[in-house]
Amino acid sequence: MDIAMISNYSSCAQKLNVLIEEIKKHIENNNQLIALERMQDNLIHNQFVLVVLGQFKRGKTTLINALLGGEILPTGIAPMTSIITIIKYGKQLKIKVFAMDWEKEIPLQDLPLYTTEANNPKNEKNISHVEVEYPSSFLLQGASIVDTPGIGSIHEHNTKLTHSYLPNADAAIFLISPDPPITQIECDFLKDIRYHVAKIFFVHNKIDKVTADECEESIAFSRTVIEKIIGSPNIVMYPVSAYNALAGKLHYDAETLMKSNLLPFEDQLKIFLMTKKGLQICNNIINKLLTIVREELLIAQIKLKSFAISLQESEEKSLRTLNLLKETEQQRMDNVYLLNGEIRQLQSFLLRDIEQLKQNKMQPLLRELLLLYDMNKNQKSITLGKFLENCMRSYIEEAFSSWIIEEGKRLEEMLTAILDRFAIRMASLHERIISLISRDFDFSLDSYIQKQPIKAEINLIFELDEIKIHLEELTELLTRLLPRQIAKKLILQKAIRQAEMLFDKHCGRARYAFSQKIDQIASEFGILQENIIKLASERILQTIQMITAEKEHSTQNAVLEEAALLNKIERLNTINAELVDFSGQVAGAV
Ligand SMILES: Nc1nc2c(ncn2[C@@H]2O[C@H](COP(=O)(O)OP(=O)(O)O)[C@@H](O)[C@H]2O)c(=O)[nH]1
Ligand SMILES: [Mg+2]
Repeated sequence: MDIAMISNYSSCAQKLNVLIEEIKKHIENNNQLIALERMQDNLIHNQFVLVVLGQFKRGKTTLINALLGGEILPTGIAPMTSIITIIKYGKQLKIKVFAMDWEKEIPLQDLPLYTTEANNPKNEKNISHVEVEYPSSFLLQGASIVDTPGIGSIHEHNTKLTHSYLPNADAAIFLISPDPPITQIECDFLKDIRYHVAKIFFVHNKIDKVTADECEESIAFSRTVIEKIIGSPNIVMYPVSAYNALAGKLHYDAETLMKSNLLPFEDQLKIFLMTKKGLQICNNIINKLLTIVREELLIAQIKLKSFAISLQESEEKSLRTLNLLKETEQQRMDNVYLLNGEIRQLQSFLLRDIEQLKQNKMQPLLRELLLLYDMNKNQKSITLGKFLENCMRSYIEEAFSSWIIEEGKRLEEMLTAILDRFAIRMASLHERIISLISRDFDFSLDSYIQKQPIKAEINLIFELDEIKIHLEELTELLTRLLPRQIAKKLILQKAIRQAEMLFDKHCGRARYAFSQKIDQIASEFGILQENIIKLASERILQTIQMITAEKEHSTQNAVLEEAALLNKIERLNTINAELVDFSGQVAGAV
């Protein structure tokens, strides 16, 4: 198999599916069979969800049509898309509408009846979503594209619907265009989605509508704004004309397609889809398969070797195995203990970072409030109150939003290293069990330590509470009752107290959210790794004890079983070699 063959998810998944079918034929253990079936399920369903986001009329649907290479979804001047539309690979065009209590297949020309605001205002037909299957090579990579109703149109329910879909997204395309450049609504939306989506592609659409200079200006402006929101410099922005790209593809007009500038974007998107997610999934599955195959090989070898030994020898081996497994059980617990210790330390780093955030940001916030107060104290109380409130809101929002991203990355890195160390310790323990038992039974099984790339993904969804200090009510009351200067001083005092309280509250919430996430990831990962060893140990012991019991009652049907076992071992050895080979290639391509 060459690298080109495995460079996309679907061919990789297909190949794995065949291997799993083959492995299933040789597996007796029910747990393993269930695990294998789950993997097959995963391969089919583990679609990468690419969501297209942006304000209405930026050209989201046109861009999707351009990527698919066909005029599939309805586009238009008025807000057109009012329903979540999921587009997946299928051998032929097929459209299915899902409502709360019914679903049906419809012809393409009927699609607008359900998905457009004009034909289905406020989603009065109660459609939950539409699924489109389409034979586009783009979708063959294992991704599904999701068209969303644009945010910020007069149809508020559209914005809500788009929001509700965000947690499903693996990556997003965020569309803006020069007519007009990025708006406040889009900025607010972006602030929100960067918590939900790990990877965002920024596309600057409709470049055909402006001159090159205007285009550059608009991109420069949007880039500055976005970089500030995202909190990282040098974001990549893809200038395209979705309209020309679609026209170019539809009419096989290479020049127009070239001018549309879609291809560089499409290439990057494909590379991302192929490598980052698809091959990662395959890689994880290959590693799990290797564990299963090797365990099965171990059990088969133990059985085979047991034919040649006496009952006394069998009893001795049984006892030795029991002792070995007891000893490794202790080591397994030590490893878990070490993991928990490291996680506690990570939690204390989190506390330290939060304290630091408070130290760095709280004082400047209070200073800024005082400064603003001084500059505006001659204003009316109500205006002064509003000023202070706005200042506090944007300060806290800014301080937290960039900190959350940075802290998330920092914690992710440390957690990844911790889990990595734990996984290596557990893998060597597993390896040690296998090598000692195979030595005792006098057969060899190639050493294999899982080199699974581990990545702890914290992806914290953290929304800031509404930051409001309700100075208005206060100011009205105060201005009626108190001399103006005193009232203003009181407003300042209240603003300062509120600022401290709000900052503290957000620190508490951030700490809780991060801390929960770390514990959850570590515990899920720990249980997974523990189970590999626990289950393997149980099976080994059961097999050896069963063999001893069979010997005692001389019920072994040696001749028949020996031939079957030899055959099984040969097949499993071949699969094992194939998996090791496959693993190397996928790891090289990831
Ligand atoms: N000139 C130009 N018009 C575009 C482009 N992309 C989309 N449009 C037009 O913008 C309008 C809105 O497009 P649509 O895809 O429905 O936007 P959506 O609401 O974001 O899905 C339609 O009239 C499109 O033809 C483009 O690249 N250039
Ligand atoms: Mg649309």
